[in-house]
Amino acid sequence: MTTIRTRTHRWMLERGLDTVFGNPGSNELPFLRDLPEGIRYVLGLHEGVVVGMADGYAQATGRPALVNLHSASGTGNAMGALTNACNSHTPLVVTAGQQVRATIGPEPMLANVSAPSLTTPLTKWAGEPLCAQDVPRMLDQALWEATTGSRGPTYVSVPYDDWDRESADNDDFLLPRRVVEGLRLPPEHLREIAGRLGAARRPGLVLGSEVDAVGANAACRDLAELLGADVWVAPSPYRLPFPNRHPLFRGVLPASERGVRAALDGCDVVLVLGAPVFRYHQYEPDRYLSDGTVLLHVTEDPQEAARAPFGISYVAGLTATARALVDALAEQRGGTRPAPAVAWTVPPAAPEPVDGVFHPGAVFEVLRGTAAAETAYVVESTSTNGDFWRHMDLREPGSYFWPASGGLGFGLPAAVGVKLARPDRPVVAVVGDGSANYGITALWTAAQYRVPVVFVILKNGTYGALRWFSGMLGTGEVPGLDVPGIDFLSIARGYGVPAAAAGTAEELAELVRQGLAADGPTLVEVRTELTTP
Ligand SMILES: Cc1ncc(C[n+]2csc(CCOP(=O)(O)OP(=O)(O)O)c2C)c(N)n1
Ligand SMILES: [Mg+2]
Repeated sequence: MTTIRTRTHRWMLERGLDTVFGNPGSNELPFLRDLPEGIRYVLGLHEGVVVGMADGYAQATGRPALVNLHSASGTGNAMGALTNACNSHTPLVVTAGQQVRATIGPEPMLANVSAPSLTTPLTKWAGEPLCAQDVPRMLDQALWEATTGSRGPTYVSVPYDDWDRESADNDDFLLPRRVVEGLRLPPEHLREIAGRLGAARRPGLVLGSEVDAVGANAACRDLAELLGADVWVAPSPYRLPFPNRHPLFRGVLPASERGVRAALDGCDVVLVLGAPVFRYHQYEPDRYLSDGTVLLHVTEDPQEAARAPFGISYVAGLTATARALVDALAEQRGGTRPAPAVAWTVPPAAPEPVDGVFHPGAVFEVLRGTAAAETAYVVESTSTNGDFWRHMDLREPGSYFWPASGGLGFGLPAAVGVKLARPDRPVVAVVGDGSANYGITALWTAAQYRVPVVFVILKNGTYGALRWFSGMLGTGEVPGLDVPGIDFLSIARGYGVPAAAAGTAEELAELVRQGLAADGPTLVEVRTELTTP
């Protein structure tokens, strides 16, 4: 007899789900029993960290990852991390162990009551099989739900007595199954977009994080260079869709109606690729666009298209559309293409550290000069983000990861996940002294699995971004904004991660160099001054 467990383990191997990020309880043990060779289990000590690691891993591989959580309580602990995965369209299949089928009705301890609704609306699909034989099929459904259309996390709750039951013969049909997606715009719509862009006096491109997530970077860059368009990154980016020192780069759009309108003012045609229109996060109401600006929008997410308050949205593959537009525009121009612009911008000089306290820009200047060009940065230092974009020189796809919903607790775990996914790339986590605490136990996983991430903690003693926000909102001094007295060196060592503090640019550079050359994680603590985002 082939058990549901064996079928599922084979299915995982066949589908490339060879890494399980989890934190177990009694309900999950029967699933974990006899995990075959070829499947590795990565233990996180808190479920927010488990999902954060899986999120970084899935984003950096571009492939779905499997998560295993403990019933309702483990799932509950993971909900903050799921807000990020949901916003970044990260394909995760999140599973949770359920109590024995026959006992769930009276709601015993560890029952996951109404499991499929627990993660709503953070998962794009959720289910609990009505019988044991449906477990493998439902997991496969969860995988395709996570990876097709608008991608995102899905959730499946499985009673733990299902795993030992006999699987159905018809499960033989499961492994050869495939879902193939092709999202190409019909030619008349491509002509319409290419016509408007080609005739534009001053075209603008707004590139979103999804450009990097689906690998449309090169196609979008070709499009920008062909048009000679100004390029912005859409507000609140969680990935880097365009090199930030490229001569056409105009910065990250401010996350407010007023800021976006002012930036796009003067463009007659704006094409948004791979972002919602728009994620306004600061309330500064204004007309969405100046008179004379037309906004076109290409997204792979039908819901993103549906909820946009203005513009003409096209639901289509980003790479295919950008490539097709490049071809159509090149043809319009008789096959000639201008030479790509070459004068990349030079980052500003940052002030020297004074008495061991760095301007955040000075930290980034050191990283820029020390870490290799293909380094992937996982950033969660909220008040210093403007400085990060100003001072870094990021050219490679997959260079930048940020918590997509703004939910803190992503930085440390996601960096571990990114490095597990991409051992070939250096990985540096840049994390604030407030943010680090939400995912601090990721240090333990990094130490135990020997994941060579360099964790740089920016220690300004406060929730800097909230200090700035309190100024914006005019709230005056409010409680709960400072985080003094945290010794990250002791904490890191306690979790098994070697740690040191840097007081000068030379010391920081040396510690980063050593960390990048090490075969395990390193934490570097840097005191920073409070700056505004
Ligand atoms: C889970 C969660 N809780 C609270 C917040 C609110 N929040 C936004 S920014 C911030 C401060 C983060 O401080 P730190 O990491 O030290 O960065 P700094 O702003 O000082 O650069 C907080 C608490 C949040 N975004 N997510
Ligand atoms: Mg801080």
